[in-house]
Amino acid sequence: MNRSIELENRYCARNYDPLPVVLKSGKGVWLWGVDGKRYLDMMSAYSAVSFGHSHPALVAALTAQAQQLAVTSRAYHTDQLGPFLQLLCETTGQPKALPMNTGAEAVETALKAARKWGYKVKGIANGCAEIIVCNGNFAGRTTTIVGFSSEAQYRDGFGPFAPGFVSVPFGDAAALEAAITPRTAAFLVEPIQGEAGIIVPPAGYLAQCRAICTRRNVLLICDEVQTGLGRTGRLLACEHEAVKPDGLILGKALGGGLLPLSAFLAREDVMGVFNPGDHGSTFGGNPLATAVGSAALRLLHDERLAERAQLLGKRLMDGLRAIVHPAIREVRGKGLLIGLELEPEVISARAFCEHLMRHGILSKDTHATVVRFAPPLIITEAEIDAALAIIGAVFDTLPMARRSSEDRIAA
Ligand code: IF1
Repeated sequence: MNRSIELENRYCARNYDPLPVVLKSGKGVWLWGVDGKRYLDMMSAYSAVSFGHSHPALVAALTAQAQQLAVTSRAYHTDQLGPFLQLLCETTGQPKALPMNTGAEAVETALKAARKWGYKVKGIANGCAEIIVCNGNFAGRTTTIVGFSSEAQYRDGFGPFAPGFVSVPFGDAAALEAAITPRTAAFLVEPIQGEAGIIVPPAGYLAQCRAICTRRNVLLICDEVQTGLGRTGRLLACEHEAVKPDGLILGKALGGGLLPLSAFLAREDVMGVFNPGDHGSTFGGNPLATAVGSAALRLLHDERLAERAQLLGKRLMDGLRAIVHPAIREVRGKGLLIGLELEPEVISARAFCEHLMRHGILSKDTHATVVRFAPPLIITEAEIDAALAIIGAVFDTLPMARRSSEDRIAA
């Protein structure tokens, strides 16, 4: 067994089950194993590496700032935070932002802001605020967040959980309307559910939710940690339905695939509930991360990566949908956030990812039946075509028939 894997097995908590590959370097859409084998990255670290591995412009911004000033805390101002937040707010159309590090931290910031807005602005009785979430949500791994998860494994053994969350079916605007009470402060929703298996809601759903939240004075907060920053073919997935949320959560690719950087953005009266000392983070808004964040936002714009995601995503989606095989249940997604759902009687998503790995593609399964294809947005047509050829070749190795129940039992 590889020494690195041995050490992980010896010293690391078993909170992941990685594919049996040991990576050593990356450049653009390519990753190299310690054995020198090259892999096409079709997962981009769960969409954190939208700009490709070690993008030269982002590495330059990182190294320049690292040699200048990296971490100061927000006890002081720096010359990087203001310009980054200006660019972030102008890019997203949100008036205010609060910088954090991980997606979960930005989600927690949003939850605190929504509750405090509920009490201080909407007039909900103190301690009674409710936040509506969707079944199938994924917003991070803190105990508050897993407390409103519908995934048993993410909750098992981690209670007791915070009260004040109400779950409704994803994609059902009437269910949202019905769940709103005078105590409802906000509705937290992913425009497309990532971890749930790249679930795209019915057309018009987000716009209906926007109208309902406006009418009922409920904050619409969109978690775009996974769908934001060009991934679905628009800068924000909300833009597919011309929806402007009252709160917006970004993370992952905001750090350029080099370091953690996230943010909660919101309208003035929501962000205005924070007073000095209410909320914070040691590393939140540090000059190193915000220098890289500024370079990442500039790159997103200058290289028109959202448009690329639209065009290349269509090429990938059309190519996948052209594959005819009984193992394929559905191909779905938007832009370069695509889920390939497989028939479990033919093959599991994990086994399919292991086949892909042996053929030189790295991806990841989610919820047993779905393979996620979310390559860096810088991927070229030729690289998409190379990926499609490999994916097709893997299907060619699979049985064309579904195993009978007897075969399944025997297997
Ligand atoms: C894992 C996938 C899962 C997210 C959305 C907030 C966060 C995430 C919509 C929290 C994080 C990551 C976490 C990682 C697997 C990956 C993931 F969808 F991206 F594939 F789990 F669903 N909102 N998603 O997707 O951001 O705190 O991680 O920075 O936990 O295994 P984070």
